[in-house]
Amino acid sequence: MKENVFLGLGSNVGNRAAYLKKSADAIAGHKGIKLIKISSIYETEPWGIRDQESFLNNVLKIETDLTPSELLKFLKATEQSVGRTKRGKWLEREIDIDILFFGDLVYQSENLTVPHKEIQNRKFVLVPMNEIAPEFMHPVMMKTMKKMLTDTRDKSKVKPYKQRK
Ligand code: PH2
Ligand code: MG
Ligand code: MG
Repeated sequence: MKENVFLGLGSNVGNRAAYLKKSADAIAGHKGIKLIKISSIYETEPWGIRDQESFLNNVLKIETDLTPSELLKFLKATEQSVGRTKRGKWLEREIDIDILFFGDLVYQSENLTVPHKEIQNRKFVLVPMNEIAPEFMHPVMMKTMKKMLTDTRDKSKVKPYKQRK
């Protein structure tokens, strides 16, 4: 079965825009994945550990017949091939690719929770989600992305990113 899956991409080290682009290309290049939509890129204040460089974030909508664990495995390999190096949790990263939603699936395993647990608290996810899928319903909170963006308590800055050349 084809599922509508949303992925969140983020980078705050090096050529951030290039890491996002390379990742989207690698994802779109997988035989079992079809890229449906890609949000614009936002420059976002670091959330959590705030004393680090600002992020670029975007969101992809894909269709896939991979299982959640197959997709996770592929995305982890993609982070590596695109150039992620190992640092602590929430510290700076060349590229982070997270599964936000996997259709309406509600699923938890040792290394994957879907929907992603922090969506309601993160404008850097809700703003791009609202751009490409405002009516998509969070299958646990039962609220659209539009409503979640209105309701979030996150006050951090998220602004459209203009590519400098
Ligand atoms: N990712 C984190 C922690 N904090 N902040 C922003 N702005 N963007 C991110 O992608 C991000 C973050 C952990 O994955
Ligand atoms: Mg993350
Ligand atoms: Mg991650």
